[in-house]
Parts: sequence; structure tokens; C-alpha cells
Amino acid sequence: MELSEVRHADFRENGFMVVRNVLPPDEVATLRRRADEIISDVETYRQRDTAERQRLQELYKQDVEELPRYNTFAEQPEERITGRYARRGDRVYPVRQRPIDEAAVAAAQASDNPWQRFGSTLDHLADNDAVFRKFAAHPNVVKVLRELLAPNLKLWFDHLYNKPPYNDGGPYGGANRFHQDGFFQFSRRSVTCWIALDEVTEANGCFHYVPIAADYGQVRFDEGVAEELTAERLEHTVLVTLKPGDAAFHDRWTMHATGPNETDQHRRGWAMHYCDAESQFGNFANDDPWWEHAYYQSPDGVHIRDNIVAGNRRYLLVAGQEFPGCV
Ligand SMILES: O=C(O)CCC(=O)C(=O)O
Repeated sequence: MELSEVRHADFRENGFMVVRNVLPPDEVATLRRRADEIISDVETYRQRDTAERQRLQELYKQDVEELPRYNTFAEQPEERITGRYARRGDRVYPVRQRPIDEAAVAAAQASDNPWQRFGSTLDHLADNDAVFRKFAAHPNVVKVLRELLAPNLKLWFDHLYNKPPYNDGGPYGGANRFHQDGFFQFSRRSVTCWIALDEVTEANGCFHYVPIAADYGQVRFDEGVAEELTAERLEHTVLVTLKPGDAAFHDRWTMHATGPNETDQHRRGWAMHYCDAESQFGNFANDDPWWEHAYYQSPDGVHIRDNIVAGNRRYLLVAGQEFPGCV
């Protein structure tokens, strides 16, 4: 389905949509409990995940040429665009609106609750955990995705984001900079579903969406972002707040960021990235050589890009059927 064919006017015109109560409270509680168990021994979780991915990478190693890639990641000084947004070179991000509460940071660091200290992501939950895997195919999520994307659907990558209190790490001071999920390795559109596990407010790192109505299409990541995100366009940014169990869905071209957490409580959301099961896997970006990679799909369905497993180890069919020669 093309974006213009989506029947939800909100999504079709803006590139994103919020669906309230996708998961009822008891199901959110189940996910939180499972996430708590995983975070309590996160090192073991990560070691197992990495070992399994390395095993597959060894098994399916291809003789591929390393393409020269120029470094786009040199950080530059911060310049304000508006009161709410700044840029470093071509990377644009929401800025902190109030000073960091150092006492709250110290309390979070001393807390028994690992989420108060964990400033990172838990990746590939659907690969490694039966509870998360089942929820990735939840009928409420699948129903919406069928209306936004395709009748045949696969989850190809998932990760849980946590922002601890007053997170300030990295070059963007705890924000996640504006980007498109893109996923240029698919021949067809993809859609992200992000489910809130905690309440998400303007103060603790909500989504900032740039409505797609201006039709910016694929923007070169990261070179083209600041050119698109002028002060004028940033005035139209929409801040999306969510209750636990609500979900934000966005299209692959929709530019979005999340702000820093400016509260004393952590904020979690589970991002699930879905593709059309009729997509092919390969080079489907623009003509820019920067986007060219070596793609390989093993006979048993492992997707490899430049000798690294691309996304999850298994692309999980959540609706409809699989197709030969496709993801
Ligand atoms: O949870 C976040 O802070 C970032 C989410 C995001 O950017 C995404 O899911 O694409």
C-alpha cells in the first residue's frame, strides 16, 4: 500500500497517528514485569543476544568489498534554531527546557530500580523473549498495521528505549535527534509502532513529529536534515504525549525526535518496526553510493547487511503469509 492509499487521513497527511489503549493495563503490566526481569540481568541478556548474532554472522559470512564511507559523524558546536530546537552541523534535536536537578540525578543513580540508571536500549526482544514475541503480534497492533501498511506483515526489528531521570548523555543532551526510520533496505514502505510502557509527557521525552504534509520524502541522513528542518518548519512540530498502553505509529519517511527526560522518573517505550512481507531485501534507497550495501538473505531467512545481521535474527510473520524471494 502506498501512503496515499492509507484510509486514515491523519496518517496519510501527517505521516503519524496515535492510537489510544492499544494495550489494556493488565497487558502493559505483563510487559513491564517481563522487562523488569530482563533488566535485572541485562548483561546476560546482551551476551546471549550478541553470541547468537555472531554465530549467524560467521555462518553466513560473505566475501564483500568494504565500500569507503566518509565520516558524517564529526560533532560540531551547538547552534540554536528556536527556543526549543538546536543543531550541531546538520543534526537537529530538541533542547532541554529547564536546568538539570542534580539531586534528582544523584537519587536516581543510588536507586535500587535499574530503570532509574539504565540509559540505553534493550534490543531484539522479539528474538529473545517469548512474551515480547507474542505481544509483537498482538491483534490490536496488527489490526492498525494492516490499515496503515499491508495485509502481510513482518516484524523485522524491535528495541525498548529507556530514558532515565534527567538523562544528559551524548552530543544531544539526552535527546534523540530528528531522523527518518527510513529502512532503505526494503523495496516497500515500513511502519514503526512505539508503545508507551510509562506515561510519556512533554517533560520526559515525548515524540516531536514533523508532519509529512510538506512531502519531504527521503532526506539524506544526516546531511539533509538541517536543510529541511528550518525554524519555520519546526514551528509546525507536533508533540505527542501518551498514557501507558497508547501507541504512536509513524511512516518510514516521517521525521521525528524525542526530547530529553526532564523529570525524576524514567520513561520507557517499546519500538517495533514492521515491513510489508512482500518487500524485497536489498539496495532500495536513492542513487547515492553512500546507501549502497552488500545484502544477503540466507536460505533459512537470516538477513545480512555488510556481514552484520540486519535487524532481528528472525523476521516474525505477524499477519498474512510469506512470499518467495521476499523478506
Ligand atoms: O524512544 C525514543 O526515545 C526514540 C524512539 C525513536 O526515535 C524511534 O522509535 O524511531
